[in-house]
Amino acid sequence: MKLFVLNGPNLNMLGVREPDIYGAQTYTDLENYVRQVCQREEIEVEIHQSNHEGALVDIIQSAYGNADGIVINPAAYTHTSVAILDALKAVALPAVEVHLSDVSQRESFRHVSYPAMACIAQIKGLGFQGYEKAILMLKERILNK
Ligand code: CA2
Repeated sequence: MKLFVLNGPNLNMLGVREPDIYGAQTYTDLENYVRQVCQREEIEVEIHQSNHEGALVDIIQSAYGNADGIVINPAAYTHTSVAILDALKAVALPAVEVHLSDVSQRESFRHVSYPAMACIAQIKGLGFQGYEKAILMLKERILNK
């Protein structure tokens, strides 16, 4: 089983600013966390981060035929990107949207998610553990399909 884990704009800045919202750990810590969960679960993983909407669309497209599922934190593109929604629909792979913070408790513009419309679940407010929950959810879905 292989998963793609995708992270959107500014997540590479984790730990640098706004630790009150996103925690003090860095993006490298997040990558290590995801790799350790996937190793434990015997899942192959490719982790990507981009600050560019089109690049994220390209990565989602490249999952087609190369991965069994997608974990995606589209970051700010969550609230704007029909292109990412369409890419997820196009590849039709099971996908779970993750947010470190609880977007439902923040500004109203963060309550909207376009990509979530093509996801089997949205996990929010659990920090790094949200990625683990998403990985386990996808594993369960892929093994039982
Ligand atoms: O809570 C999340 O995971 C978000 O996807 C994070 C996005 C935000 O736009 C979404 O509404 C919720 C922002 C990621 C930016 O990360 C930063 C890291 C360090 C300093 C500043 C921003």
